Amino acid sequence: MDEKPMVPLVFQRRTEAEMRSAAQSFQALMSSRRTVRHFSAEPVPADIIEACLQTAGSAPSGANLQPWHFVAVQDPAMKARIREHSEIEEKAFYESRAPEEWKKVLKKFGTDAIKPYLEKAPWLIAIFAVNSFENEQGQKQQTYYPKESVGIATGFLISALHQAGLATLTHTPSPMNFLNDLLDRPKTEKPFLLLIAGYPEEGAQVPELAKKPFSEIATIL
Ligand code: IYR
Repeated sequence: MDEKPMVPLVFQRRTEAEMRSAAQSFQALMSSRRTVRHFSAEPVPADIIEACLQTAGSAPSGANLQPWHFVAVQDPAMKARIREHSEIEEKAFYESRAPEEWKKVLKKFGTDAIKPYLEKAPWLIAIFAVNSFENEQGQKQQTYYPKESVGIATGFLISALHQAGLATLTHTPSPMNFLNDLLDRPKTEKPFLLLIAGYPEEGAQVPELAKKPFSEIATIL
């Protein structure tokens, strides 16, 4: 058994006033985030995306196995291939796979099978959940809670990109298995989400939406 030595926790204690102010300003920052479907083609430097991916990689995970892999794509040819495959799945979704009830709730977003942003936005980040990997002894090692872990890491990533001043879209063409082939990822990794990141297009519009009231989303006992 290789036990890791323990080290002292680094924890910066804040006063209540500081906590309140920090909690409120983070709330304001995060509630100003909107999902965007109209992106500008303006490039975003890779180092900014890398810093945000480092934030994602700092997320907690089952047994700290960090069951995620992020492929950040800016190559126009690869973006075009991703668009082509996504649109095949999306066409099948909108034309036959989606139940009427699902299409009804999507109406207000005005979405359809045509996804120009997959080519236009500067970055597509394909996020994979790692179900198992080869450990240092060359044995197959499963991961624990990969979906929960990668979901948390994705939340960190969306927050980091928003904090950096970028807009995102969480996109889930279904099924997304084509991403394994296109991006050369092993079958032990399952595509979780395709995150589009960049600047919003000038004059971009978003649907008028409301978040649920606090009393509906939380209970304080
Ligand atoms: N993946 C499709 C459909 C879609 C599904 C949900 I749930 C959304 O919140 C939005 C869209 C698409 O991208 O159009």
